[in-house]
Amino acid sequence: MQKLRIAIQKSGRLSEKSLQLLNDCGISVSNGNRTLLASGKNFPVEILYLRDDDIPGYIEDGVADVGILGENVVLEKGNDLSVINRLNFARCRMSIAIPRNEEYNGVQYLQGKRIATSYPRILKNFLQQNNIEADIHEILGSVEIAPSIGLSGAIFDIVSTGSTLLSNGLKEVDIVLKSEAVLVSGNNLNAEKQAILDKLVFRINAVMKARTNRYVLLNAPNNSLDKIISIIPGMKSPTVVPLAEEGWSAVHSVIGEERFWDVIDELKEAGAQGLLVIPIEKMVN
Ligand code: PRT
Ligand code: ZN
Repeated sequence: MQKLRIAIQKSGRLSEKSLQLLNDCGISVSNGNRTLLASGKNFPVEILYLRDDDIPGYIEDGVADVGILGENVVLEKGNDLSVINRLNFARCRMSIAIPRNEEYNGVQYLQGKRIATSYPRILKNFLQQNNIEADIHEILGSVEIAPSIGLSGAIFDIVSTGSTLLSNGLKEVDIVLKSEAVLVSGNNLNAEKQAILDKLVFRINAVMKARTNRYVLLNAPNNSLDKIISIIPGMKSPTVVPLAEEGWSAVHSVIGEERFWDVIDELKEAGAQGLLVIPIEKMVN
């Protein structure tokens, strides 16, 4: 029987969360000490541990079938990859930064400047779209020191908290794109591998949905039920069960993370009491 080969980052910002995701999908990886290739238990996959920059090439060469990596690397290096799922971790921005004491008057600022980056392709596209001619200077690490040593007038790099820019006397002036970890695949999977990938994606969706929702249980007087049900409609509709005390019911439903605290406030206002909020492990529609 064939196995789907999944490439993940060997060590770095993506590694732990990639392994955690596979684990949450019921795939435990047998070889914990990260030799190059490990076999998945309970699911027909093999895990290939690589540098993130090498993952696109391995998939395009057919050595790996799918991979987990930052969208920034997909855009820079993945010519022939399809994004299957966005994974909601390793979020960052790719931005233009300039010395803090300079004034930025929009992208025209970059006209004729030298810009240091490890992402020349993404930067080139951005400059072209904005009709800017600039000199792209590719460097592999520590891009943020380029302006202070006189190597460039601006940089284009990954930003997360912004503290690296700050401590190098730079400021973020233009966000070119936002990135997060994604599951990508090559475009030539055979039917057997495609069927395994479909199963994996089904599980990933269930895990992702569960991570962004909470199960809520509450008690409410029957005369406030209509209002409460309109606030938390749930997956289909909420479960309502009578309490032993006359005139009261318990309501069970699901709340999305993005409006969580607002919804809790609305529920309390509508008369809900004894709220319990519980994490969900998997969510399948
Ligand atoms: O060894 P390998 O090549 O596999 O790893 P790597 O060193 O190339 O990558 P790694 O582990 O640093 O990052 C992997 C992926 O994580 C990136 O491709 C991004 O998709 C994502 N990611 C999320 C980040 C950051 N956040 C981030 N902050 N990648 C890098 N950074 C760097 C950034 O360049 C800056 O220099 O972290 C520094 C600190 O950022 P601030 O803004 O928080 O100070
Ligand atoms: Zn890398």
